[in-house]
Amino acid sequence: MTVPERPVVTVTRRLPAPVESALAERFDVRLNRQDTPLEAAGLQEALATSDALLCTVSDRLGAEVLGVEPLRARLLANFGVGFEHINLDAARARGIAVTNTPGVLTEDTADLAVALMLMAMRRLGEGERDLRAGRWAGWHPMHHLGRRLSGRTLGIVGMGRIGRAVARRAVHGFGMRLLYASRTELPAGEAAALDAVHVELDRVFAESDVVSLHVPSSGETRHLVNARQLDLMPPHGILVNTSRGDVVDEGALVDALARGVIAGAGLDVYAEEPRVNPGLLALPNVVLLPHLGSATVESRIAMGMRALENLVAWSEGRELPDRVV
Ligand code: 8YV
Repeated sequence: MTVPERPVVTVTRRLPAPVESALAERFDVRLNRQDTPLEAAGLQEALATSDALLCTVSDRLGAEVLGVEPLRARLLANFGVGFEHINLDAARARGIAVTNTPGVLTEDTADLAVALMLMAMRRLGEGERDLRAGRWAGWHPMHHLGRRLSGRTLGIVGMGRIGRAVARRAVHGFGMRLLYASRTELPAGEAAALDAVHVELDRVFAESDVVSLHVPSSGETRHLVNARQLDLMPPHGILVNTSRGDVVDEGALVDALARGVIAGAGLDVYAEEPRVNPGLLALPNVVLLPHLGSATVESRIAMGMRALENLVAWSEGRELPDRVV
């Protein structure tokens, strides 16, 4: 594959200034200063006129978009770990490489999962809403009681980088007991250090006080959490999702929260972002965040730099550090 000396790179969204500057030093960059999401036509134009795209989760790169003629782009350097918005088969068929940015957003996403656990267990969102609405009449012993997080059982679904970072926080910070369901088991040393028990998915739901999801979106994980799993949970159970919205059957979750099958949920991701299921919006016992898992200055700069490393490797004909396709 021949790469021009100064490749044209379209950056689909506004990125932190240090990342944009570093990209501009190395490439002929087309920045999106207005930060207007590129729709299908804009993405096709970029694919037809640039050598590579630095894209994000907000770009729907399906088979039709990737089918553009003539095609010039040879690399999609995704800003983020999840790549379900890119049709990998279509990319492969068209000879477009795809990379992602693993590792650099692990700690921040794990922090956010713990924040959601605390918010849901202690009903912090409800408390803040009450205070702002003038509904706080003063301290009293029975006011706004939540549940303790420390010492509870945490069930982790998906023990990849982020799942493990959540596990470390839960065990070392909150003295939680750990159950997990995952395709791959933890190495013996790590499992022993965390006292983590590998179990079937159903057991995670049946025996955990809090279940936290850390699996990627795929055909296999779609609606992995459905009415059946939610029914297995204890009535004081909490579900936390910082992975992808379609891992949960949102209709079943709304129903379980409304009927008190589980006590609450903390969500950062939704099936049809940025649309949020109106049933969720109407419920007091669910904390709703707007996909903030990696939204720190530190992570967003590191993600941009990691995408840049992949672009540079590609432009120099080297092996791609984070090749997905
Ligand atoms: C990113 C994420 O903000 O990395 C991921 O998969 O979900 C987020 O942390 C988003 O994907 C940016 O493209």
